[in-house]
Amino acid sequence: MDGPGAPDISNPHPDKKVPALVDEGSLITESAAICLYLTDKFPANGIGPRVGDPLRGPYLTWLAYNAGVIETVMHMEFGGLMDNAMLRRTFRGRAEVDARILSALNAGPYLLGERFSAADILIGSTGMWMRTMMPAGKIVDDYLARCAARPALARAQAKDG
Ligand SMILES: N[C@@H](CCC(=O)N[C@@H](CS)C(=O)NCC(=O)O)C(=O)O
Repeated sequence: MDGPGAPDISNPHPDKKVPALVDEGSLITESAAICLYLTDKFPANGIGPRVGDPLRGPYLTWLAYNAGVIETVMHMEFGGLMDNAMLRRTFRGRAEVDARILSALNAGPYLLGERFSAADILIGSTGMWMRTMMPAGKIVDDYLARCAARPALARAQAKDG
């Protein structure tokens, strides 16, 4: 959108959504794919476990779980579809999503344990944007505060502004 609500014709996203990244002539959409693309391209930044790292599997799991399940369950909740038997059978529900997140953050301090990753940027940013989209309680409050306090976030926000 361009502000007044009309699709921005300069937006390369096929559905005129955000985010969309164009790099070296390639268009990358879907936030999970963009996270993986960037962390693979810039491994020195250390926020995406590489192939061979034992945390690579959990990292990919969080990116895909966010795209495939967390986003879907949130839309089911917003759309009043939590009682739909077929959707619940496939995606489970808010209790299962919250339990999975809390199980990781109980060990914490980040989704992959000691190591901050782009999965925290993806999932933490949802909670920073709308607190109710993550489990209630101090564990997540503290997690979001840790994510929000990162100097890299302030640098990114300054560029965005
Ligand atoms: N699954 C997509 C979701 C993209 C999406 O729905 N973006 C929203 C903002 S969070 C958007 O652009 N909404 C404006 C619209 O639908 O026109 C992703 O992870 O990138």
